[in-house]
Amino acid sequence: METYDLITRNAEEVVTDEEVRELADEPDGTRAYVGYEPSGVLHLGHLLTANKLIDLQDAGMEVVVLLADVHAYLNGKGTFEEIRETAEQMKAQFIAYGLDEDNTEFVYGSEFQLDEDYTLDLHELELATTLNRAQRAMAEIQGGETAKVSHVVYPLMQTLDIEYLDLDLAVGGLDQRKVHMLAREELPELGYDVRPALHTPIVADLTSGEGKMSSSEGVTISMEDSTEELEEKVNSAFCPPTRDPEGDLENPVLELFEYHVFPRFDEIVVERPEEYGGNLTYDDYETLAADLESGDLHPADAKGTLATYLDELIAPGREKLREIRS
Ligand code: IYR
Repeated sequence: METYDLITRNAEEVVTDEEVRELADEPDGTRAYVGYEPSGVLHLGHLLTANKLIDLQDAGMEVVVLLADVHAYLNGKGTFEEIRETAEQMKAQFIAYGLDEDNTEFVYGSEFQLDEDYTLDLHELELATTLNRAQRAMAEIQGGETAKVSHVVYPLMQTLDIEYLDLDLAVGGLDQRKVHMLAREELPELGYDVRPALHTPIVADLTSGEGKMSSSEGVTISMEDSTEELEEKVNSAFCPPTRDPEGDLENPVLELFEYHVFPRFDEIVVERPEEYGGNLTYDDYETLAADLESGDLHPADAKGTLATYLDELIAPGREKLREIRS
């Protein structure tokens, strides 16, 4: 696959395409990052951006994972000590999942976000940004509760991280896009360069195909799930055999194949008894989706296969988590 195609595959948005093409021309030595508020257990939302980081490593980029402990603190996720502990667990699961340990820099936010230069730049940004603008940038991340002052400081710090970690590319789910847009606007005001951003899609809720899959509401799949729990969740997922004519419902089963399974496996085998037509083999997502739509692939077989492959993906992280907890 061409470097540019690998860097941008499955991206929902690239800002700007031209800037990312430039990085794709000379990816060696360029630095890309995702930041995560530490939480003890990785779920599919984390793994979707991790898949992109693996693509970027394969494309020759250096990858930085920010364990955003100060951000988690500002977002009310616990005491500093609790957050640090979950961050260590998170790091272990990312490596078990397949991030290249020798080519991933894990950085705690608190390692540089409490420095004097950073703090003074932060205050300059506070002075330059309206409350309204910062709140809008934060709305999708914070998810509804009354804004505290911490919630408007948060996106400004996320903006500065891009400069202070010396990055060439910011990666995140689509829910991070307003922060990245704020960063593109504000960094030049402080005399810093604008950096491109790449956003991964948000997978629909597993049971309804509406809204977004979320760990706080509804069902998500995580490294805590046993094989049986995972099968149960996938089997009760919404999986209409034909596309929604109105177009506003997604098929989460297909989305999981597209964003989680195909990027990590060269070939997908759907095992079926001879009497039902025998095994089916797919090496690309489009063919599988077309077969589901035409009826050549039954939703129950698609779900069974999805559960098997997802289980294989989370097994090493699940094992790691058990080890840490025992
Ligand atoms: N806002 C992210 C966490 C985060 C991401 C980056 I990129 C940062 O520089 C800092 C924090 C979240 O929603 O998890």
